Amino acid sequence: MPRSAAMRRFEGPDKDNPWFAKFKYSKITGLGYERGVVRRDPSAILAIDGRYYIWYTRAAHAHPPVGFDRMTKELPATPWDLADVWYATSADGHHWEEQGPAVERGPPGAYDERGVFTPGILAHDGLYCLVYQVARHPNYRCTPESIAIAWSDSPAGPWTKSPAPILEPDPSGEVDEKGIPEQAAVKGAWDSLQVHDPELLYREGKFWLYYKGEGIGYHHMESKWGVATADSPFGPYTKSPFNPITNSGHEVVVWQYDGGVAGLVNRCGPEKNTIQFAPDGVNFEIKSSLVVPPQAAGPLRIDDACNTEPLSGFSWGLSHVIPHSSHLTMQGHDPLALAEINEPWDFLVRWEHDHHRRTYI
Ligand code: AAL
Repeated sequence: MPRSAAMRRFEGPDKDNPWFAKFKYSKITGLGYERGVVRRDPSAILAIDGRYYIWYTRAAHAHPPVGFDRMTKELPATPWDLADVWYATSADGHHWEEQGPAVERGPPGAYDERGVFTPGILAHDGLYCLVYQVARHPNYRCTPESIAIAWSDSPAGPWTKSPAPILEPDPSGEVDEKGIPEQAAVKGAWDSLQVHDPELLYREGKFWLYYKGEGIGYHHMESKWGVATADSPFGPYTKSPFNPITNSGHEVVVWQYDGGVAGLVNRCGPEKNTIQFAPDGVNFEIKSSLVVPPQAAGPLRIDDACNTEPLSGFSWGLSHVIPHSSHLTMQGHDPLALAEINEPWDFLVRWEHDHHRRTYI
């Protein structure tokens, strides 16, 4: 009997594909929905001395975000504006205790005056490294955003901040006089506007800083990922000549497997909602496609020795839920602008694999 290409795949590489996953979500205590408080963009989770640790963006706003046109020194433009990096711990991954700030915004004039947010964490050789986005004041839609690092010998801090950012946007491109990055006077490189969502991995004797780039002259949902490497976690970092290393993807989610790097490529681009794998950390190929993947997922990090299955490093974690659309509305892209959705307090939930359902149904 002749067999179609699709059935050959189905009975071949897609049969019991260990990269496929379905997810289920549950409420957590301590970091769930709270009026007036934004919690989002969690880091990976570290298990230290019998407790789980997580870092995330936290902003307590007296007023919901007002958009880039109306923001002030005190009024946030977006849910992640005027935010700090906080941390929480848990014994079981369901009940979390918010511990307080880990890294806070800098003083007036500092490179991180307006915000420190969207952290990634790496524990290496007794040192904890927090990498995160930083924003200067005033932080308009067209203001460059960079990545900085803070380090400590304890997950509870205190943290020492780098004297300057460790990764900057590409210097190419020019925004137009209205400051709208999409309408550039001169189009820049794919990461010429902002570098975001840092995740730090240690592999092959080097520090690999994965990040998301947005470019001058690109729609902000045309984001892609890049990587920069360094001999020390503090830099100097050299961007890979292969960048961008994905053609899709928003918040960066990466984990190590079999000597390579796997990633959840989410939300943006033609390859959104896929899991991809790069044996060399750079050349990613699609391994599976997903339905309703976790947003900005922070997975539990495991030891390399436990890294036996493709998804061992992506087994459960926290992710964020955005119960509104105002940050899209502000940029005029969302038809839901017409709906009355006005509860802009992003919060964290737990995700894990749904083993009770057959993957393909
Ligand atoms: C996210 C991340 C970055 C962006 C904003 C907050 O989910 O991609 O952190 O700046 O949205």
